[in-house]
Amino acid sequence: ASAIRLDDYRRPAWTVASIELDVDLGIDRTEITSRLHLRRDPAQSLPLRLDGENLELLSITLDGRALADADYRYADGVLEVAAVQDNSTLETRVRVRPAENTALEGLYLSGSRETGFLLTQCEAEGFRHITFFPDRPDVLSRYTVTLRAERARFPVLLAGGNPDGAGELPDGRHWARFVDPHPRPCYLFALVAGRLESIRRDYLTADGHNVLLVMWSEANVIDRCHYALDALERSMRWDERSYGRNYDLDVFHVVATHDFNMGAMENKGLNIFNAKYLLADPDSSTDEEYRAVEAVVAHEYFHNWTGNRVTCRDWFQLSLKEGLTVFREQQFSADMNSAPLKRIEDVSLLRRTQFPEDAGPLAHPVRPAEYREINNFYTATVYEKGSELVRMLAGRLGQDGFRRGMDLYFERHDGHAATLEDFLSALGDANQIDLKPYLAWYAQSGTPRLHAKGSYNAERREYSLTLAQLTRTTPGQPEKLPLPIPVKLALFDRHGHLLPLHLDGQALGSETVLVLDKAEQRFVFHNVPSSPVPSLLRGFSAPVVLECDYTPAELALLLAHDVDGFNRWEAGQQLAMLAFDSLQPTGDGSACKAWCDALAALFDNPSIDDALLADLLTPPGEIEFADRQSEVDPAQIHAQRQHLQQQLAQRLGVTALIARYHTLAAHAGQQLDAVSQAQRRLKRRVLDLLALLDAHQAHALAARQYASAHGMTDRLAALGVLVRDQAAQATAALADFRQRYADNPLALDKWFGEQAKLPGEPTLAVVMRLENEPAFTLKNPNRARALLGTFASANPSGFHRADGAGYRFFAERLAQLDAINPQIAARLATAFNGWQRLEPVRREAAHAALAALAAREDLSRNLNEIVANVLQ
Ligand code: BAL
Ligand code: ZN
Repeated sequence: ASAIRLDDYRRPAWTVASIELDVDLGIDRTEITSRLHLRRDPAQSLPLRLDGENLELLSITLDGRALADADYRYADGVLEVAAVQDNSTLETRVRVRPAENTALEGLYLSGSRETGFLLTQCEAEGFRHITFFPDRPDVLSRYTVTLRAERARFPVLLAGGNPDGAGELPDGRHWARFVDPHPRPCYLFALVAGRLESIRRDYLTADGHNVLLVMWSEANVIDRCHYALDALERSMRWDERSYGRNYDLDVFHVVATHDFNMGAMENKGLNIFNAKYLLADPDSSTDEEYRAVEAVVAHEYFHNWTGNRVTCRDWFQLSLKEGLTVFREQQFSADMNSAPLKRIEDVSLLRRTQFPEDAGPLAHPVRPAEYREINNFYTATVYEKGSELVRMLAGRLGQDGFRRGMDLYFERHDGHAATLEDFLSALGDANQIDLKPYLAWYAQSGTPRLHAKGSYNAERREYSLTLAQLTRTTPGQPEKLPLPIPVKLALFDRHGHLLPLHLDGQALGSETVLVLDKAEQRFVFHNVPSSPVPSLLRGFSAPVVLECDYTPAELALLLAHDVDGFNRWEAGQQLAMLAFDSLQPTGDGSACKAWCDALAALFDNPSIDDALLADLLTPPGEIEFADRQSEVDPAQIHAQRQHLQQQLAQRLGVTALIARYHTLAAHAGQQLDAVSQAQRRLKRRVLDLLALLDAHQAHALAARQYASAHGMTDRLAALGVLVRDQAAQATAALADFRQRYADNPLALDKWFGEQAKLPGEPTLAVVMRLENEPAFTLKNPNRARALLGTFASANPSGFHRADGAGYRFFAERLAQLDAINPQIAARLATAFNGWQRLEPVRREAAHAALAALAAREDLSRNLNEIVANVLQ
């Protein structure tokens, strides 16, 4: 397939003012009749072309007249109709086969033929698998959808919009109609039909509108939807308070499915969720999963304004809705939970997923310039880096200014499809600030390196800070421009006290933001009484890699004293990096000692929050260590990181670790309050460290914790230690878990996932054994991700075997999966990203496996694009 380019954008030649869809539902065959009321752009004279994939065309009429074969042509995914006039109505009737749809795009069956239900997924281009339509986000139409089905098999019929009647039909069939008063793009279309249960609640919006909120799921899990319903209500209130945005339909339906490619989908009035991000109960969900449910419920709800009311002109603008909505979701989660912990979590995710993407062959700008398969661009760059860009803009404008800008954005673009330029203009115009320089962030890929160097002149009492930026070349972008980089900073004296800042004759308090917008700039602070330690990039004020020659003592000082919770953690992470280096044969171990000493002091500090302490005690992950190396040996990194943690465990000591474990265990319960969650987080970390020091005791404690756990967080933490260490107690715990959750697919995913995390050479055999479990199937995306995704993307030392067997196995599975579900195969294939930086033996083996995969002629466009890009 040829590339689609941003520069080639043209307004649609034809739009659809309104669409009436009549859907006769059946598992094997569903028939869809669509009536499109067409509008022609008078400035263009192109024939009517509609997208349609795998549609069996049963009939076609134009303004009530059946078309002859010569009047239309359907080939290669396009229906072209001749002689259509402005204001015409085109009616088509097509047949699709939901039960055969394993790609989970368009209309498909979730679950078994006997008990499952029908549902749709249209973003990005699924609607063309349901009916003929100009399948692009800048065609906004009014929808009237009528569903018909056998009542006994499909008692519940749902579509987006407001209910507009329902009734009986002959032969035990029934119908239901939905009308959406808001024009919307077709990627937001959705329907659901089947046997589902619900819980519901009335909600009164701040502007006085009554809304019925309904959560739907299969009967056996409906009791696990209460937390999500609460989270939905919290999200709605938050958006009213924070952005003045109210909900705009009479109903808001949310449906859970176990068969879903994405995390969830924001269809207008009918959100559909991967059950993983909707169901929650203490027995089967960890604390992290509770937070994820809350965040994803909020994310999809927030899309109602950022995405649905204001949508994207084209898919290149995807981050306009995704980056912005992730940012809003992060703000919400920070408000509902702990802001510094949330920031740590978000930055960790960015570094684990987006930085490697930006540093390898798959690097692309937040607004890509071209793509072949849009589904491959739902990436960490578009989402997470996109959110960081919005955060920089919000920081530049301040809270009130950002709100003013968002108000203007909604005012200008409500009901329309917008661009990133529109967004920046609205934010800027509302504040009389030119934000255009920030567009460069959207166009340029790669993570900028921010180099900082300070020097102190005691005589002049001046501290001068030189900041420089450099972005390495990325595929297709040999030249890089300097970007505007906001650097929030504070200065500490050597006793850990904040210093007042004086710059250019101005007193700035104890914190300020410098904007570096050239390749290099020097900033001179006056009246600085002593040589300071700078706390840079506070709160992670820009998505860059900071390079600063801190000494271990300086980092230890920030770790002990920084009042910015994020930067305190960050100092610990940087110190851990130095500690790691100091344990290399050429190192003297002094940075490791500084890291251990600093953490030992914090370990004994009763004023520090348990959750923050748990994060402080966790060094950067293997992927982050690998990111700093030019030639990567994942097995060696794993061993060295273990060694680093062992040093920390030794410094803390068995006695202290066990004592802390027991103190924390005394509070065991399943409460969800922040203190209880923090205790569980720290307990898990303490147990992990103890296992590095005294495996025997740690395993005994873990086995006891497993048996007596009150909830999934403790149970899974215990199982994780036992499985990772291949402890004697692991077999019994795994068998118990398997049996306990035999009917709970989400919990079983964890059972697969924990085993796929086993480090080192033995993992592959374990994964191959688990594939033969009756519960394993490539057809279920969550299950495939749990076993194969965890193995290849979350377990570097397991996947990257020196003999290449991990690569060959995985490539084979990708080809099999591709025949079932190309979107998931392509997503999992990104695990090969970064192979070029592996040490030579692994590099050769990875290349061979990838080349063999690329040579296959039967690959989908999705997988083909990823493999071709990753190979380059
Ligand atoms: N729009 C796709 C799923 C999400 O980001 O909400
Ligand atoms: Zn989204």
